[in-house]
Amino acid sequence: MKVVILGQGAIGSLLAARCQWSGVDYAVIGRDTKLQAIHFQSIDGRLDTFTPPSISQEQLRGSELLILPLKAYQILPALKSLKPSLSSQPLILLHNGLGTEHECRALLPAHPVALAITRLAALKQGIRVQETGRGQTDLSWVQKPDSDTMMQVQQLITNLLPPSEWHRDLRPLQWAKLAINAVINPLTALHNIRNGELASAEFQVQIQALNQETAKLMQNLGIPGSDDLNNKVAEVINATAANFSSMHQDFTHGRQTEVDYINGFLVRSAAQRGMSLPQHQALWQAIKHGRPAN
Ligand code: KPL
Repeated sequence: MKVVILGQGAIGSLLAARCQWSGVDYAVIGRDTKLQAIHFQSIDGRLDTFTPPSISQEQLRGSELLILPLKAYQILPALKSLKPSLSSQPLILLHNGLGTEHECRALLPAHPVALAITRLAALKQGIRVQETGRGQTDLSWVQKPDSDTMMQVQQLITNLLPPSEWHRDLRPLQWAKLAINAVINPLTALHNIRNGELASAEFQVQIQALNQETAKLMQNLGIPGSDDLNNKVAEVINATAANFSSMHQDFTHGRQTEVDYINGFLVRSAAQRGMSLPQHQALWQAIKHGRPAN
């Protein structure tokens, strides 16, 4: 199965390394036709420097699976640009936040698409990419391909990204991750701190208020798992204590963040139900306007 990875971001590079090491037939579509070499270090210390095989957008037609490990806000522009070159190869959208499923279905209503969330983590600094976290990848088909293709894609992901699990309904896991990202990501960015520093007493009132707003919306939407958000958020703060969150990295480097698809998504979803989430609204605006906390 010919796999194409879009982009050379941190997770895209990690996927390229997995393909490279496991002999999967793959190629990367980068910004330039000549790709950057990747100097990759896995979490267990394996080092490799390699230049992934590259293809142009026009050569995408011959591929059998396209993985988009992008930022949420990059998905729609990427799909618009790739649309003329797509055949029937399934797409896997892999990112933080929610909201791209709707955008993708509006643009490509009949195209096979799966959504994925992952606990894999990587840090990219120049050509250096370091795997910083390992964990499960969870996926679900939004629109299924034919059953042979579906089996092949699922088998490939099982081999490439263990442990992984395909779900009938990804929403409870997506919302659990959204709830976690909606606390850790903006707070670490605004306060310029590592994830672990959110365990200190000064943040607990605000974290609980944010979780309460998310829980209220989840209950209104009938999404299970809203009862123990405080514990889920605390667990991830501890498990990723040494990390700088992805939003911290984007915010401190002056790059666009995923806040529109995290706190912004929560506020917009709440507004559609006649609800307001003032705590999330405040974080959304502070990140959008680049206002660090004092
Ligand atoms: O997903 C993350 C992110 O940084 O985007 C967490 C879980 C917060 C880990 O840093």
